[in-house]
Amino acid sequence: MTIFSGPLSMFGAKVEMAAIEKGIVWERVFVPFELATLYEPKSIEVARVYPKKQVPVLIHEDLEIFDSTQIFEYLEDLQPTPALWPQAIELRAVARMLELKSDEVFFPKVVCCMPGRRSQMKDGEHGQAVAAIHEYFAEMNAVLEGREFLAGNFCYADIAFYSAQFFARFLRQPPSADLKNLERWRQSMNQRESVRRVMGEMASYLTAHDIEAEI
Ligand SMILES: N[C@@H](CCC(=O)N[C@@H](CS)C(=O)NCC(=O)O)C(=O)O
Repeated sequence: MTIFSGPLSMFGAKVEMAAIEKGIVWERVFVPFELATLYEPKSIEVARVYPKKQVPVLIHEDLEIFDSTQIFEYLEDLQPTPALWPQAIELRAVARMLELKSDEVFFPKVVCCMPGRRSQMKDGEHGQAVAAIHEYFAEMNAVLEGREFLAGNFCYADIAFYSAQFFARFLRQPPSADLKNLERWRQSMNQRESVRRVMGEMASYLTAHDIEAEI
């Protein structure tokens, strides 16, 4: 099984962490990526599989699929244990919603803090994005009240949010120190081998490019 990703791919990191949690054997191919040019030139293999030319892409024998959530659903079917969606259907729906919110509501605000983005934004847009990031942190802190993980047991929603919040942190938008549940959750996530391997490697990549980062 091959996962095509990039050294700073938030979405690729989700898939890699899930594969490690499940004990799946996989190999990684990094597509061309530089901080200055980002994902240019596009990978020919990725462009062939995914018309939007984005990573992650997964190739497993004859199967070629894309999108971190779709790829994860395949991994969950392929290797059902440990399950990374809750068993109870309501909780499972909540977990799926939290994963979607992390990717589609929270992360786009984080992307607004990337260098170079600010000059492309309208007046006030950056400030609104920063406010939204911190509102989301407060919301997740409340979700974690009395809970070890976002949807009870550790699941893919935790993986998604860990990956996204790592970007907010190195882009100098860490959560406020009084969000204790969030910090307890992050420390607990940092104990996991999947997090240490995938996100630790991403932190090393950033450090090697003179950007302060740690898990
Ligand atoms: N919904 C997709 C988003 C994938 C995505 O945005 N990938 C980024 C890297 S993290 C990418 O390939 N960007 C390059 C581009 O859009 O040209 C997923 O969940 O996999």
